[in-house]
Amino acid sequence: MEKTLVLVKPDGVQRGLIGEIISRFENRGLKLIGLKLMHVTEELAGQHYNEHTERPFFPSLVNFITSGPIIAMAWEGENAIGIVRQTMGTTNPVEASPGTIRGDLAINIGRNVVHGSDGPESAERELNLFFTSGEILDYSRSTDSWITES
Ligand code: IDP
Ligand code: MG
Repeated sequence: MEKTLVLVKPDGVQRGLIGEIISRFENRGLKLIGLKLMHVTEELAGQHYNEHTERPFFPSLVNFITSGPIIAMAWEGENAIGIVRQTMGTTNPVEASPGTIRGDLAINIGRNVVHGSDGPESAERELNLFFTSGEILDYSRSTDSWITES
């Protein structure tokens, strides 16, 4: 089963959207397998966003992601990476479809409330940045066969 990293960014925590965002993924059928409330250090921010180091918005992005506590989550499920990206909506909330997290809860690209890994390599890399292997749980739910035909 695919695993992916989701962050509720500092704006989502400050705005009281943690439960709302968790519910979107829970309701979709994904399984929560890791969860923590934490501050992102500048070092971790640089590693997490290393693909963006040359972009003009990089300093403000690091400033933002380190500005207050975040929620880091690991979610598992069939096609979890793509399902999370689709549930989040496009990077710029102005273009995000209604019904997505960003389309319903945000209006600005620099305050888009949530992060989700964009592919299998980044999911593995980012999960390893935020979680130790012991913090990712392996368990089954009685509802699993009602969510995924196997
Ligand atoms: P993603 O979060 O949808 O994967 P990325 O392109 O990986 O989008 O960008 C990472 C984050 O950097 C975005 O979520 C957004 O907060 C911020 N960002 C991306 N592009 C811009 C921009 O043009 N201006 C300001 N912030 C941006
Ligand atoms: Mg990205």
